[in-house]
Amino acid sequence: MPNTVFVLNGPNLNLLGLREPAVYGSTTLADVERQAKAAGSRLGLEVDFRQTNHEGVLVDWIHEARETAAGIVINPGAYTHTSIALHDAIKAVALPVIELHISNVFARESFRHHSYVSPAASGVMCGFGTYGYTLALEALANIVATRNATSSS
Ligand code: CA2
Repeated sequence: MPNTVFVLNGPNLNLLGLREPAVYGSTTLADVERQAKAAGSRLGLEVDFRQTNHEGVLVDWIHEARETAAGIVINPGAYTHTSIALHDAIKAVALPVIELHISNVFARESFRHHSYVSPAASGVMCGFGTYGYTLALEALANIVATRNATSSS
């Protein structure tokens, strides 16, 4: 089993720490990448960290993960609330996928309360700021370890 996990980030998350600090905090995406890689190394996971503003690129990366990764943490950004394509891609790859949001989407506008990704995900994390990436990686590591133990017994 590969010990690589993908951490995928969707549209506008390249602006993290640079705009709207009241909502998303002042940590930049480069800081989050460093924190995620440090958490990964504690957990025995190689973190492949990526960001794109394009829906189809996220779909391509989810397909790529099928061949090379043990699981995915994904912050799909606003595509969370619009993308049947992401729902279908996650269903199709049959990997553990943790959906992650920096903000508590349920305490925000009602259009953020629905997710097309959640029904296809193994679990959902939201509202813990950028620390959520570390929490999501811990949850994913636990799922991967349990699967590996079951498949080798
Ligand atoms: O809370 C999250 O992580 C979100 O996925 C962030 C998305 C939003 O559409 C989701 O409803 C919740 C937006 C990402 C935009 O990120 C920015 C960061 C800094 C400044 C402006 C946008």
